Amino acid sequence: VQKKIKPNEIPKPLEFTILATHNYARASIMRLPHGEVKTPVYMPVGTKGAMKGVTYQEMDDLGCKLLLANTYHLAYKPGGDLLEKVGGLHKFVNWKHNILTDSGGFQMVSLSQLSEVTEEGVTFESPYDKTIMHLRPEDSIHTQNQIGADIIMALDDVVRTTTVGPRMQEASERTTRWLDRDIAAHKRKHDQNLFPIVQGGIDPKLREQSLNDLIQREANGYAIGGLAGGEDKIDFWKTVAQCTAKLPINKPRYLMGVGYPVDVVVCSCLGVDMFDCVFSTRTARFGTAFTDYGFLKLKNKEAANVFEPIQKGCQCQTCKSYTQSYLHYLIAREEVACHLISIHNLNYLIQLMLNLRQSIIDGNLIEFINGFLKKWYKTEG
Ligand code: PRF
Ligand code: ZN
Repeated sequence: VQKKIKPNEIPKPLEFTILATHNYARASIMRLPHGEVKTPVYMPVGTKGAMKGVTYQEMDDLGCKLLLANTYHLAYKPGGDLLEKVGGLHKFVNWKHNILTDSGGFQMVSLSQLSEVTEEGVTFESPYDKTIMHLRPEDSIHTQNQIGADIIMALDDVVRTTTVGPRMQEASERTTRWLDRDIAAHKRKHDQNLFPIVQGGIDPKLREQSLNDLIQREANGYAIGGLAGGEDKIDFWKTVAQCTAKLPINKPRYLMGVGYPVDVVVCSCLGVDMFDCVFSTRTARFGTAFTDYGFLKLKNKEAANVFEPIQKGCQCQTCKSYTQSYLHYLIAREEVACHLISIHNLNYLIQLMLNLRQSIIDGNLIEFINGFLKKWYKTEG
């Protein structure tokens, strides 16, 4: 006889266990429908259901457990209906670990020439073929239910971070009104986590209001949006700190669009658990590699005479196999150079997070941060 499950016994699709802390910083395990994720975590971005120049098999080999994809792009092609028919994005792209989908909100900024926002929703004109897409909160959530990611994002009204005055206030308050429509439209609460997104730009009063409104809605996790958009560093840090100080301690916090190595280290110390950014793979495509000593421009002619890997001791396939000299030669000639540098940059960020996390667990975060900053800014002895 099958035991009937009462509604309050249905397990949550997210369990967040904090293993160790240092001031605001936390080392945790986030259990999602497709397995465990160690946080703080960097999530690589595969906007269209594929990484640029890296296969999912390689992402798996790098130890990645949570990938990001984008609702706007997937809704355009292959479309939510097709993804639902094949059993979701996990099946479609053969990825057995977790996926997070962004809602499409951010495309309002990046495609701002081609979009219009009203209380009802946002209308986009495709930059590819000029087709019109209406994305209301209900549409974004419906498509995200079809895609089937483990974490789905609220549709937010995103304006440029440096916007001030009534438009910023309207965007922030509308994001909350849309959140209620998102929650009402969400059909898979048992196996998909809907994360609200705190907005309010760099205005502490608007942030405070947004935080209060969103926390009341009791989500399984929260995102901090509207940053990394050209604001001063001090405003960026203050806003992140304001949000992490207020958000519930026992739930994951995701800082959207941040992936610069120094920023992920500093913001982890401020209590952020999740990051995403196209920066690592985008810079790789421009021939720049991450190292402990800052950025290495492999296009520079000096690299031609360096017969060592990008970073000594790096365990990635690129560093195990190739010299800077070869990569320098390859960049000018073959597409695969971008692939090889992308692998290194992704490995660098994934390992950076794991090392930072381990230092929280081992109780030596301060030493880790000192060591990291000294090397990054080359102020060592
Ligand atoms: N909202 C959404 N996605 C985002 C952001 C946001 O504010 C950012 C921050 N600039 C990056 N990606 N929905
Ligand atoms: Zn490497």
